[in-house]
Amino acid sequence: MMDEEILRLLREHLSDFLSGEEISRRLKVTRTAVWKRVNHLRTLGYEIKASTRSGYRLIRSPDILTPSEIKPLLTTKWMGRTIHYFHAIDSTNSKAYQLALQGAEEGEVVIAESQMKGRGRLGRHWFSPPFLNLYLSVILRPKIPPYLASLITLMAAVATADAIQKYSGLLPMIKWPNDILLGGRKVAGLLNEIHSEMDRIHFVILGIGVNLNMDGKMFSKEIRDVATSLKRERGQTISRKTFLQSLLEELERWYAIFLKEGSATVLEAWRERAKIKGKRVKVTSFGETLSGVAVDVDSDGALILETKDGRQKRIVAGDVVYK
Ligand code: BT5
Repeated sequence: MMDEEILRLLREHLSDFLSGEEISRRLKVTRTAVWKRVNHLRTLGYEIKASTRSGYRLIRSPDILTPSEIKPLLTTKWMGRTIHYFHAIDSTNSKAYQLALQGAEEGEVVIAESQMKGRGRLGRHWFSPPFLNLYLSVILRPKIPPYLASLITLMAAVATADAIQKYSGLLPMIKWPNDILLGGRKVAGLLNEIHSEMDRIHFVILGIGVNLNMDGKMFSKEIRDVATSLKRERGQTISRKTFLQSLLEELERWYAIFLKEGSATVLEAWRERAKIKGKRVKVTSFGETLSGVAVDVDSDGALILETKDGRQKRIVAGDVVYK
């Protein structure tokens, strides 16, 4: 808390020094306490100039995702207005789920600099090294029947792809159901978890991982050839703060479209990004592997596959490989 207060005061005086005495008076703490916190802020990457005569001045802020760094950039009305921030956590989705059970509101987000047990679907691991990427979970409380919850995944995939394109100018593709690809490699993944009754959703946790500043050699061997980052594709370091700001903006925008207009607009945008019609695919679903031609996605987000014998199958969950 005190760090945030000191930063707030320093930000109000960006063009000149603020004396240690003034800070200690405003925060009702000793000057030594201020000095200690300033040193702590420096270890977090804040460049703070100190002069015995004039006091302190903030020169540069690090690209970290603390509420005090993010909030001034936010352009959203309600999405991400409450941020639960962690240096390291097991999984932002697990934390958000816990918070939602305790009554956290729609639009509250959990952000971590790293995850020890970042999760993909079906218990798979999501590689989550510190201070390079984005690990975000959003709490949503849509008033829709549970069978439509997978449309939230499609909506979020469209929003994430739009944020990537707006930020970088690159053209991301979506791979059913939840992968975002750049140059054929996975740059982002989505994990939605739902807490519901038969006919009512209590909440959805929308988990999004986006690789931003990882270099090729940082990826583990298993995923080096199939994964990428925005930096790797664009050849430039990405401002994580700015990217997060655009992602939250796109999520708020697309969620509003989904609630107001229903699934049609989301599905249209999704189809445009996925170009799945007519693709030859292999799909693994609940232990079964099927080959065929992708026909479309259904109005509830299921994949429609035409198998060799000409029959159409609806696939509600699974993994797709393009042939
Ligand atoms: C996903 O699962 O793609 C969903 C990933 C969701 C991660 C976010 S981060 C914030 C939130 N909190 C969490 O704990 N999770 C969410 P799936 O389609 O099952 O893909 C998992 C597979 O992707 C793994 O088995 C690897 O092959 C690959 N993979 C793992 N880490 C990766 C990474 N950082 N980038 C690209 N691919 C990765």
